[in-house]
Amino acid sequence: MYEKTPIVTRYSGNPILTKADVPYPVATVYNAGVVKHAGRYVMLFRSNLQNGRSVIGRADSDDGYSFQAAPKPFLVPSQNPQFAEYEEWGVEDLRICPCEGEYLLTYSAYSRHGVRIALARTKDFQEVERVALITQADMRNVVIFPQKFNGRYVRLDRPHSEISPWSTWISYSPDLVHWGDSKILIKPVHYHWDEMKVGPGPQPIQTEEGWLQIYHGVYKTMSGSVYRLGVALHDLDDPARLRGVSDRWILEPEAPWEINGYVPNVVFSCGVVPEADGTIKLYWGGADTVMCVGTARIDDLVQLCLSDARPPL
Ligand code: M1P
Repeated sequence: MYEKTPIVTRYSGNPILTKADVPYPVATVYNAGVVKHAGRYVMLFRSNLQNGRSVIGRADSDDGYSFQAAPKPFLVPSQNPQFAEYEEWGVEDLRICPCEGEYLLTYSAYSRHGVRIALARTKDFQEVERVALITQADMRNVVIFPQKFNGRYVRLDRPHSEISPWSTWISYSPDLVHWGDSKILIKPVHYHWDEMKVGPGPQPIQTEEGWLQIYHGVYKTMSGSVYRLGVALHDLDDPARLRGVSDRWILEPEAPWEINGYVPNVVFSCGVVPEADGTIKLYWGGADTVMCVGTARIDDLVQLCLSDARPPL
């Protein structure tokens, strides 16, 4: 239980993408969704423009470590009246959810009305179709499971609340547009590393033992908040049933570019790629400023959820 071996091994070439690698003017590069598509890694990263508002950029890689950024942003606030009013202040923290032969893209849409989640879809990362705004304000951090359960799509989401600490919920939809039957799943634990808020990270990964979810937890200190990553395991047939939520975090800010930056002391993940050898490549934003990658064994993460669990609620 108290072994010192890190469960996530940082890549020695971190950070793997910074503002210096982006051919248009940006202040930051972070919180990217990542997927392996047609044998290549596609990264959709968030950047603050020099007015402080965010757009989504694209970078591609053959090996998952060395990325080449595209000359123009991939997704910017929409001009379409259905979306424009709610994306006016920027688009952020995109997750890529492979589902039924296409990719569902969920991202935060910011406006004077608050933050909502928008859903877009693509098959090839060339043509992108916006589908709908799938939450009201205020909601961030939505990921959709890669398959339907009993004929319904399932997502994890994270509403904001003044009454209860910000928690992870589950919701269902027959058509990806209308969502409901929402239920709370994981709550911050008092006087614990995630006591201030929790939120879903990248798309859940299917394992023999269940769906592995990587999430972020936040702890408030006298000198600001610390963002760390943890893991939870959901039942394979019923993701509303949790098999275990690890008591320990799996990654915390340690590298200089995770401790210092646009927002200090943050590791925040929107992207993971499961590999054929039983490992994952885990991608995270460091201090809301740069992109980093590390590897972990799926079995180790699953065992952590099962062997050293804390109560989910
Ligand atoms: O600055 C740290 C993170 O803060 C927010 O995360 P959360 O939604 O969990 O509060 C987001 O703005 C995120 O992008 C950012 O990395």
